Amino acid sequence: CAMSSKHGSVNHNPHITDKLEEAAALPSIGQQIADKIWEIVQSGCLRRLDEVMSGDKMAAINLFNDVWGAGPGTAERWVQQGFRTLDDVRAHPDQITKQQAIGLNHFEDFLDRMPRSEAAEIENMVQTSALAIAKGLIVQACGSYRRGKPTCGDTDVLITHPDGSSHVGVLHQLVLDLHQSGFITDDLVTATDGTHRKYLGACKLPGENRKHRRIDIIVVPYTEYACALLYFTGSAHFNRSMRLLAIKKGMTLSEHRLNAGVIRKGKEKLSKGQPLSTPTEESVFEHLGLPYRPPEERDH
Ligand code: DCP
Ligand code: MG
Ligand code: MN
Repeated sequence: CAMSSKHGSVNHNPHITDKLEEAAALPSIGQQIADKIWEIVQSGCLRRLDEVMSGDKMAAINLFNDVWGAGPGTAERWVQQGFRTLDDVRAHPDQITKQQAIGLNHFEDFLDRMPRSEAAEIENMVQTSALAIAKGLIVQACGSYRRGKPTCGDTDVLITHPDGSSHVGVLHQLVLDLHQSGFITDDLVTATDGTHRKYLGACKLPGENRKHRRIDIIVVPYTEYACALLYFTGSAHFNRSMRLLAIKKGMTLSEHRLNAGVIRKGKEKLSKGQPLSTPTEESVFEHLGLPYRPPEERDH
Protein backbone atom coordinates (compact mmCIF):
# COMPACT_ATOMS: atom_id res chain seq x y z
CA CYS A 1 0.00 0.00 0.00
CA ALA A 2 1.72 3.16 -1.19
CA MET A 3 0.46 5.50 1.50
CA SER A 4 1.14 3.28 4.47
CA SER A 5 4.29 3.73 6.47
CA LYS A 6 5.08 2.98 10.03
CA HIS A 7 5.01 6.61 11.04
CA GLY A 8 2.68 7.60 8.29
CA SER A 9 0.68 10.68 9.19
CA VAL A 10 -2.44 9.39 7.53
CA ASN A 11 -5.01 10.35 10.13
CA HIS A 12 -5.55 13.94 9.02
CA ASN A 13 -9.29 13.75 8.96
CA PRO A 14 -10.52 15.00 12.36
CA HIS A 15 -13.82 13.15 11.84
CA ILE A 16 -12.14 9.75 11.71
CA THR A 17 -11.15 8.72 15.19
CA ASP A 18 -8.84 5.84 15.86
CA LYS A 19 -11.36 3.85 17.83
CA LEU A 20 -12.88 0.88 16.06
CA GLU A 21 -15.95 0.91 18.32
CA GLU A 22 -16.68 4.48 17.33
CA ALA A 23 -16.62 3.54 13.68
CA ALA A 24 -18.97 0.65 14.34
CA ALA A 25 -21.26 2.92 16.34
CA LEU A 26 -21.77 5.32 13.44
CA PRO A 27 -25.35 5.12 12.19
CA SER A 28 -25.85 2.53 9.41
CA ILE A 29 -22.27 1.24 9.69
CA GLY A 30 -22.11 -2.51 10.15
CA GLN A 31 -19.16 -4.60 11.29
CA GLN A 32 -17.74 -5.19 7.79
CA ILE A 33 -17.70 -1.50 6.92
CA ALA A 34 -16.36 -0.67 10.39
CA ASP A 35 -13.49 -3.10 9.78
CA LYS A 36 -12.72 -1.35 6.49
CA ILE A 37 -12.77 2.08 8.16
CA TRP A 38 -10.40 0.65 10.78
CA GLU A 39 -8.14 -0.66 8.02
CA ILE A 40 -8.07 2.76 6.36
CA VAL A 41 -7.31 4.53 9.64
CA GLN A 42 -4.55 2.04 10.48
CA SER A 43 -2.82 1.76 7.13
CA GLY A 44 -3.86 4.93 5.36
CA CYS A 45 -5.42 2.94 2.57
CA LEU A 46 -7.72 0.07 1.84
CA ARG A 47 -6.32 -2.98 0.11
CA ARG A 48 -8.07 -3.35 -3.18
CA LEU A 49 -9.98 -6.57 -3.63
CA ASP A 50 -7.75 -7.48 -6.60
CA GLU A 51 -4.71 -7.55 -4.32
CA VAL A 52 -6.17 -10.23 -2.11
CA MET A 53 -7.77 -12.26 -4.91
CA SER A 54 -6.44 -13.55 -8.21
CA GLY A 55 -7.56 -11.97 -11.47
CA ASP A 56 -9.49 -14.96 -12.76
CA LYS A 57 -11.41 -15.30 -9.49
CA MET A 58 -12.28 -11.60 -9.59
CA ALA A 59 -13.45 -11.90 -13.18
CA ALA A 60 -15.61 -14.91 -12.29
CA ILE A 61 -17.17 -13.10 -9.31
CA ASN A 62 -18.04 -10.14 -11.53
CA LEU A 63 -19.49 -12.46 -14.18
CA PHE A 64 -21.58 -14.45 -11.68
CA ASN A 65 -22.85 -11.25 -10.06
CA ASP A 66 -24.53 -10.45 -13.37
CA VAL A 67 -26.65 -13.63 -13.26
CA TRP A 68 -30.21 -12.66 -12.29
CA GLY A 69 -30.94 -14.06 -8.82
CA ALA A 70 -27.28 -14.48 -7.88
CA GLY A 71 -25.93 -11.99 -5.31
CA PRO A 72 -22.37 -11.46 -4.08
CA GLY A 73 -22.76 -14.41 -1.68
CA THR A 74 -23.71 -16.87 -4.42
CA ALA A 75 -21.01 -15.52 -6.75
CA GLU A 76 -18.38 -16.08 -4.08
CA ARG A 77 -19.65 -19.59 -3.30
CA TRP A 78 -19.56 -20.60 -6.97
CA VAL A 79 -15.99 -19.33 -7.24
CA GLN A 80 -15.00 -21.23 -4.10
CA GLN A 81 -16.46 -24.37 -5.69
CA GLY A 82 -14.04 -23.84 -8.56
CA PHE A 83 -16.50 -22.50 -11.15
CA ARG A 84 -15.07 -19.87 -13.50
CA THR A 85 -17.48 -19.81 -16.46
CA LEU A 86 -21.27 -19.80 -16.83
CA ASP A 87 -21.02 -23.31 -18.31
CA ASP A 88 -19.21 -24.47 -15.15
CA VAL A 89 -22.24 -23.26 -13.18
CA ARG A 90 -24.75 -24.67 -15.67
CA ALA A 91 -23.10 -28.09 -15.28
CA HIS A 92 -24.11 -28.12 -11.58
CA PRO A 93 -27.92 -27.81 -11.47
CA ASP A 94 -27.92 -28.78 -7.79
CA GLN A 95 -26.08 -25.50 -7.03
CA ILE A 96 -28.61 -23.32 -8.88
CA THR A 97 -31.96 -21.94 -7.75
CA LYS A 98 -34.92 -21.82 -10.15
CA GLN A 99 -34.42 -18.07 -10.55
CA GLN A 100 -30.70 -18.40 -11.25
CA ALA A 101 -31.48 -21.07 -13.87
CA ILE A 102 -33.68 -18.51 -15.67
CA GLY A 103 -30.94 -15.90 -15.24
CA LEU A 104 -28.40 -18.28 -16.79
CA ASN A 105 -30.80 -19.20 -19.59
CA HIS A 106 -31.29 -15.56 -20.62
CA PHE A 107 -27.90 -14.24 -19.48
CA GLU A 108 -27.03 -12.18 -22.57
CA ASP A 109 -30.63 -11.03 -23.20
CA PHE A 110 -31.09 -9.78 -19.61
CA LEU A 111 -27.86 -7.76 -19.68
CA ASP A 112 -28.89 -6.06 -22.89
CA ARG A 113 -30.83 -2.81 -22.42
CA MET A 114 -33.81 -2.43 -24.74
CA PRO A 115 -34.54 0.72 -26.76
CA ARG A 116 -37.37 2.69 -25.16
CA SER A 117 -39.55 1.98 -28.21
CA GLU A 118 -39.53 -1.68 -27.19
CA ALA A 119 -40.52 -0.81 -23.61
CA ALA A 120 -43.47 1.05 -25.14
CA GLU A 121 -44.44 -2.09 -27.09
CA ILE A 122 -44.29 -4.13 -23.88
CA GLU A 123 -46.41 -1.51 -22.08
CA ASN A 124 -48.98 -1.75 -24.91
CA MET A 125 -49.03 -5.53 -24.79
CA VAL A 126 -49.72 -5.54 -21.05
CA GLN A 127 -52.26 -2.72 -21.37
CA THR A 128 -54.28 -4.53 -24.03
CA SER A 129 -54.34 -7.73 -21.99
CA ALA A 130 -55.22 -5.91 -18.76
CA LEU A 131 -58.08 -3.91 -20.31
CA ALA A 132 -59.62 -7.18 -21.51
CA ILE A 133 -59.81 -8.22 -17.84
CA ALA A 134 -61.22 -4.95 -16.44
CA LYS A 135 -62.23 -1.78 -18.27
CA GLY A 136 -60.80 1.50 -16.98
CA LEU A 137 -57.55 0.11 -15.55
CA ILE A 138 -54.62 2.54 -15.59
CA VAL A 139 -51.61 0.70 -17.05
CA GLN A 140 -48.37 2.66 -17.37
CA ALA A 141 -44.67 2.00 -17.77
CA CYS A 142 -42.61 3.69 -15.03
CA GLY A 143 -38.90 3.30 -14.14
CA SER A 144 -36.29 4.48 -16.60
CA TYR A 145 -38.92 4.54 -19.36
CA ARG A 146 -41.00 7.20 -17.63
CA ARG A 147 -37.82 9.14 -16.82
CA GLY A 148 -37.32 9.43 -20.58
CA LYS A 149 -34.18 7.29 -20.84
CA PRO A 150 -33.20 6.17 -24.37
CA THR A 151 -32.73 2.57 -23.17
CA CYS A 152 -34.35 0.52 -20.42
CA GLY A 153 -32.97 -2.41 -18.41
CA ASP A 154 -36.50 -3.77 -18.00
CA THR A 155 -40.08 -2.54 -18.28
CA ASP A 156 -41.73 -1.52 -15.00
CA VAL A 157 -45.50 -1.58 -15.39
CA LEU A 158 -47.79 -0.01 -12.77
CA ILE A 159 -51.48 -0.95 -12.70
CA THR A 160 -54.34 0.57 -10.69
CA HIS A 161 -58.04 1.37 -11.09
CA PRO A 162 -59.72 4.72 -10.33
CA ASP A 163 -62.81 2.98 -8.90
CA GLY A 164 -60.66 1.80 -5.98
CA SER A 165 -61.59 -1.88 -6.20
CA SER A 166 -61.36 -3.26 -9.75
CA HIS A 167 -57.59 -3.73 -9.46
CA VAL A 168 -58.15 -6.67 -7.09
CA GLY A 169 -57.38 -10.03 -8.67
CA VAL A 170 -56.09 -8.47 -11.90
CA LEU A 171 -52.45 -9.51 -11.53
CA HIS A 172 -53.19 -13.23 -11.20
CA GLN A 173 -55.45 -13.27 -14.27
CA LEU A 174 -53.10 -11.02 -16.25
CA VAL A 175 -50.10 -13.28 -15.71
CA LEU A 176 -52.20 -16.34 -16.68
CA ASP A 177 -53.37 -14.61 -19.88
CA LEU A 178 -49.88 -13.39 -20.81
CA HIS A 179 -48.50 -16.91 -20.31
CA GLN A 180 -51.32 -18.24 -22.48
CA SER A 181 -50.49 -15.85 -25.32
CA GLY A 182 -46.81 -16.81 -25.10
CA PHE A 183 -45.72 -13.28 -24.14
CA ILE A 184 -44.57 -14.15 -20.60
CA THR A 185 -41.95 -16.90 -20.80
CA ASP A 186 -40.63 -17.21 -17.22
CA ASP A 187 -41.80 -16.33 -13.70
CA LEU A 188 -39.18 -15.03 -11.29
CA VAL A 189 -41.11 -13.64 -8.31
CA THR A 190 -44.76 -13.30 -7.31
CA ALA A 191 -45.19 -11.47 -4.03
CA THR A 192 -47.50 -9.34 -1.90
CA ASP A 193 -46.38 -6.38 0.18
CA GLY A 194 -49.39 -5.11 2.13
CA THR A 195 -51.86 -4.03 -0.51
CA HIS A 196 -49.32 -4.07 -3.36
CA ARG A 197 -49.03 -7.12 -5.56
CA LYS A 198 -45.86 -7.54 -7.54
CA TYR A 199 -44.70 -9.81 -10.29
CA LEU A 200 -41.20 -10.14 -11.77
CA GLY A 201 -40.70 -12.23 -14.87
CA ALA A 202 -39.42 -12.50 -18.42
CA CYS A 203 -41.31 -11.78 -21.63
CA LYS A 204 -40.77 -11.84 -25.36
CA LEU A 205 -42.66 -9.80 -27.94
CA PRO A 206 -44.01 -11.73 -30.95
CA GLY A 207 -42.02 -11.72 -34.19
CA GLU A 208 -38.56 -12.61 -35.43
CA ASN A 209 -35.32 -11.54 -33.75
CA ARG A 210 -36.88 -10.64 -30.43
CA LYS A 211 -34.95 -10.90 -27.17
CA HIS A 212 -36.22 -12.04 -23.82
CA ARG A 213 -36.80 -8.96 -21.68
CA ARG A 214 -37.26 -8.48 -17.96
CA ILE A 215 -40.68 -7.26 -16.90
CA ASP A 216 -41.82 -6.01 -13.47
CA ILE A 217 -45.52 -5.46 -12.78
CA ILE A 218 -47.05 -3.94 -9.65
CA VAL A 219 -50.76 -3.62 -8.94
CA VAL A 220 -51.77 -1.07 -6.29
CA PRO A 221 -54.98 0.36 -4.79
CA TYR A 222 -55.91 3.77 -6.18
CA THR A 223 -55.43 5.49 -2.79
CA GLU A 224 -51.73 4.57 -3.04
CA TYR A 225 -51.39 5.44 -6.72
CA ALA A 226 -49.31 8.64 -6.40
CA CYS A 227 -46.83 7.22 -3.87
CA ALA A 228 -46.50 4.00 -5.91
CA LEU A 229 -46.01 5.99 -9.13
CA LEU A 230 -43.36 8.15 -7.47
CA TYR A 231 -41.58 5.08 -6.08
CA PHE A 232 -41.77 3.02 -9.29
CA THR A 233 -40.55 5.94 -11.43
CA GLY A 234 -37.41 6.36 -9.34
CA SER A 235 -34.59 6.64 -9.77
CA ALA A 236 -33.57 4.52 -6.78
CA HIS A 237 -31.13 7.29 -5.84
CA PHE A 238 -33.87 9.92 -6.10
CA ASN A 239 -36.15 7.77 -3.90
CA ARG A 240 -33.47 7.54 -1.20
CA SER A 241 -33.05 11.32 -1.20
CA MET A 242 -36.83 11.87 -0.95
CA ARG A 243 -37.19 9.38 1.90
CA LEU A 244 -34.29 10.95 3.78
CA LEU A 245 -35.78 14.41 3.36
CA ALA A 246 -39.14 13.13 4.64
CA ILE A 247 -37.42 11.76 7.75
CA LYS A 248 -35.76 15.14 8.37
CA LYS A 249 -39.22 16.74 8.27
CA GLY A 250 -40.72 14.27 10.75
CA MET A 251 -42.44 12.29 8.03
CA THR A 252 -42.04 8.91 6.36
CA LEU A 253 -42.35 8.31 2.64
CA SER A 254 -42.85 4.81 1.26
CA GLU A 255 -44.21 3.24 -1.92
CA HIS A 256 -47.54 3.12 -0.04
CA ARG A 257 -47.96 6.52 1.57
CA LEU A 258 -46.59 9.73 3.09
CA ASN A 259 -47.07 9.96 6.85
CA ALA A 260 -46.69 13.15 8.89
CA GLY A 261 -46.21 13.68 12.63
CA VAL A 262 -43.80 10.77 12.98
CA ILE A 263 -42.06 10.87 16.35
CA ARG A 264 -38.63 9.27 16.53
CA LYS A 265 -36.35 8.58 19.46
CA GLY A 266 -33.06 7.72 17.79
CA LYS A 267 -33.87 5.00 15.30
CA GLU A 268 -37.00 3.94 17.16
CA LYS A 269 -40.39 5.18 16.01
CA LEU A 270 -42.55 6.24 18.97
CA SER A 271 -45.42 7.27 16.72
CA LYS A 272 -45.82 6.30 13.08
CA GLY A 273 -47.89 9.43 12.46
CA GLN A 274 -50.91 9.85 10.18
CA PRO A 275 -51.13 9.44 6.41
CA LEU A 276 -51.43 12.67 4.39
CA SER A 277 -53.72 12.92 1.41
CA THR A 278 -51.61 12.32 -1.71
CA PRO A 279 -53.85 12.30 -4.78
CA THR A 280 -50.97 13.25 -7.13
CA GLU A 281 -47.17 13.18 -7.29
CA GLU A 282 -47.29 16.99 -7.11
CA SER A 283 -49.05 16.77 -3.74
CA VAL A 284 -46.19 14.65 -2.33
CA PHE A 285 -43.61 17.25 -3.39
CA GLU A 286 -45.82 19.96 -1.89
CA HIS A 287 -46.15 18.22 1.50
CA LEU A 288 -42.35 17.90 1.57
CA GLY A 289 -41.90 21.58 0.71
CA LEU A 290 -40.17 20.78 -2.57
CA PRO A 291 -40.67 22.29 -6.00
CA TYR A 292 -42.13 19.68 -8.38
CA ARG A 293 -39.64 17.72 -10.48
CA PRO A 294 -40.87 15.99 -13.63
CA PRO A 295 -39.75 12.35 -14.15
CA GLU A 296 -37.03 13.42 -16.62
CA GLU A 297 -35.32 15.29 -13.78
CA ARG A 298 -35.36 12.49 -11.22
CA ASP A 299 -32.10 10.72 -11.99
CA HIS A 300 -30.41 12.09 -8.87
N1 DCP B 1 -36.41 1.14 -6.88
C1 DCP B 1 -35.97 1.65 -5.67
N2 DCP B 1 -34.97 1.03 -4.98
C2 DCP B 1 -34.37 -0.07 -5.48
C3 DCP B 1 -34.80 -0.62 -6.70
C4 DCP B 1 -35.83 0.01 -7.39
O1 DCP B 1 -36.50 2.66 -5.21
N3 DCP B 1 -33.38 -0.65 -4.81
C5 DCP B 1 -37.46 1.85 -7.62
C6 DCP B 1 -36.83 3.02 -8.35
C7 DCP B 1 -36.58 2.48 -9.72
C8 DCP B 1 -37.81 1.61 -9.90
O2 DCP B 1 -38.04 1.02 -8.61
O3 DCP B 1 -36.51 3.50 -10.71
C9 DCP B 1 -37.63 0.56 -10.96
O4 DCP B 1 -36.49 -0.23 -10.66
P1 DCP B 1 -35.50 -0.72 -11.79
O5 DCP B 1 -34.51 -1.62 -11.15
O6 DCP B 1 -36.29 -1.30 -12.92
O7 DCP B 1 -34.70 0.60 -12.23
P2 DCP B 1 -34.90 1.63 -13.43
O8 DCP B 1 -36.14 1.35 -14.20
O9 DCP B 1 -34.78 2.99 -12.83
O10 DCP B 1 -33.61 1.40 -14.36
P3 DCP B 1 -33.42 0.24 -15.45
O11 DCP B 1 -33.50 0.88 -16.79
O12 DCP B 1 -32.04 -0.29 -15.20
O13 DCP B 1 -34.49 -0.79 -15.24
MG1 MG C 1 -36.56 -0.55 -14.85
MN1 MN D 1 -37.56 -3.12 -12.67
